[in-house]
Amino acid sequence: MKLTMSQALVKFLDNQYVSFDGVESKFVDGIFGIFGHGCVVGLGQALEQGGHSLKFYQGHNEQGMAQAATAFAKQNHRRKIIACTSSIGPGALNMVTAAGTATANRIPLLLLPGDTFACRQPDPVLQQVEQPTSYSTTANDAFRAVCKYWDRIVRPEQLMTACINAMRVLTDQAETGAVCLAMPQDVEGESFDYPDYFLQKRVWYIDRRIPTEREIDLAAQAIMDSEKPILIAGGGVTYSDAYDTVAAFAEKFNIPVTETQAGKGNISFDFPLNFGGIGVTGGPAANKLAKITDLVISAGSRLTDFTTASKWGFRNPDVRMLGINVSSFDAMKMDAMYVTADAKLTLEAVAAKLEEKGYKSGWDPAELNQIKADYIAEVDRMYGIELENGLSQTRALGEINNFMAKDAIAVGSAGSLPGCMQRLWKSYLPGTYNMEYGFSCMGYEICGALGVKMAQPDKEVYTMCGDGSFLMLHSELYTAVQENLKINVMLFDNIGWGCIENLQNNQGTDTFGTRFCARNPETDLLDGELLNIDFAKIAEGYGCKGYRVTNVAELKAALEDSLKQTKPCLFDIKVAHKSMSDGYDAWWRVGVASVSESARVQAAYEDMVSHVREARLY
Ligand SMILES: Cc1ncc(C[n+]2csc(CCOP(=O)(O)OP(=O)(O)O)c2C)c(N)n1
Ligand SMILES: [Mg+2]
Repeated sequence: MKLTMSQALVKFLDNQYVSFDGVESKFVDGIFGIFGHGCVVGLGQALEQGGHSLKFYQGHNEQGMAQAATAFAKQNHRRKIIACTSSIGPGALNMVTAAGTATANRIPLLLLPGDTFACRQPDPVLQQVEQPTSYSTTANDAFRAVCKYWDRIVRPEQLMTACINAMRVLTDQAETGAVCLAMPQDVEGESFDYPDYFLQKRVWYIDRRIPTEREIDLAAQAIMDSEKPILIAGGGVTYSDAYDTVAAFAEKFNIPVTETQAGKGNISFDFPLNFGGIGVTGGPAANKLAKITDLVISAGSRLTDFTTASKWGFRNPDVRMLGINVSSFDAMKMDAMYVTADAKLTLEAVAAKLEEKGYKSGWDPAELNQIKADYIAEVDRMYGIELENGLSQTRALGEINNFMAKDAIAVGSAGSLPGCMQRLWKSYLPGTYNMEYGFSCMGYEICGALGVKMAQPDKEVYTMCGDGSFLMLHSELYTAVQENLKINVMLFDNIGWGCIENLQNNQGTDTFGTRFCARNPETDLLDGELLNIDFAKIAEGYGCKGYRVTNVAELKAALEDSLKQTKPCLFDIKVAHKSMSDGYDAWWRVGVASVSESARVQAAYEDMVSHVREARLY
């Protein structure tokens, strides 16, 4: 079939399916795009001429649309994507941050940036960087460091191997992440006789990776030898649909469950053995158990510094690690005994062994009940805080949490809110907590809410967004208006980068460059008057419903009213400075100054050194 490279690409993408647990579904829902000379007459033409079922969505910032696509894929448990196309140069580079976000979070993201001419005749074209060191280096080479597969299609027939490899990586549970197929603009329009066998319907089987007998024995023995194991439920539990398996496993063997940001929501807050978030942004219960445990069973976790408290969180000198992960790279982390397999299948097989042996952990049920009761009391305390100087962030969060329907979805990414949420947020149903905390990319919040709403339009979606994140990127709020998708933006305005200010203060430095103040003519520093922003007015300008909230009564009224709205809503919630939650006996390593005239900085440095001495080295 004689087609342009772009027409063949559209046809190919439209014919890809995935099959998971016997359920077949279409893989590519549509294409987000921002057109420019690098793609409008190539891929743009192919999309415009029709004959396919890919929906075109108009993005308004390339990073924003690609992050919406990332949230869409995540909410679909990596089994459905929206591809993204951009022009060359700035349009393409705007997607690099999104590629990093998707790759860090192990989410499939297909990027189709335009590229400079393969033939080079008109060079240098508008937006061509030009590298004197290599003519074949273009802006799109910047994607290489943040993609799991990268290709440039300099001849139309190369599309075939490029597409097959793109799909291989996008649907590989262990290898998935961002994929970049750079499309030189002349090649987009060049044609080739593509064979039918390339364009026919293709099903990619997402098979569950089966643990070997040896691995099952190893894991069962490790648990048999453990008196006080804990389980960390990571994102892998989500993607393996292993919620019930984890809960049954915990219950059968009396094993406490803790959660990472990617794994939160899988197990109900009400489940007695759910001890909540673990690590730097973890809560008091999980962090207490982490200190005592002699076996950490990590199921589908990347074991980031936030989860392990920079490898300081597990204080038992005899603690051992057991990794269960489809990716051997992740399974082996922290020198763990490891099983390279699907979380659900592994836990089921190990459970059968443990049952045979009549295993039950040595955790005292009464002690566990007390730890859980104390944890619930702490959440209630934080959610009930009354302040003299304004609305507390944790109080506002509590009101929202308690108001939201159990099947409504909470979204977040950066700032102090993810910390408050992993520590305090009560989720009850799988798929109701969509946190991007692999990159913690400011600006993801609104894009993420849009992507989640596109995945599940019948659910209420609430995104928790800092004022700093809103200022960084909210272009896709307009896309939500355009698509008539109601998202609720819960904007917590503390007039600055609150969590970073806390970090600098906690490490001995006075507030510097982290609050949103005017330049002070007297000091020539950014320590002038605090600059208030009417965020509700900004949202109203986009066609959203805006609410101004300074107290609990206004928040409650706004939440009630928002249920009647059909357009996106923005809650401009003015919260008191430093009213977010603090850590619960965890540690986060940062690069504190080793030399300073400040006694407080010196003390912070000494504290860092002593923690490093106590932490595991790798
Ligand atoms: C793109 C990006 N740039 C910088 C950072 C570093 N950073 C992390 S949180 C933060 C401040 C967030 O401020 P805000 O959204 O107002 O949340 P708050 O901490 O005040 O709750 C910064 C600058 C980041 N995570 N992402
Ligand atoms: Mg802020």
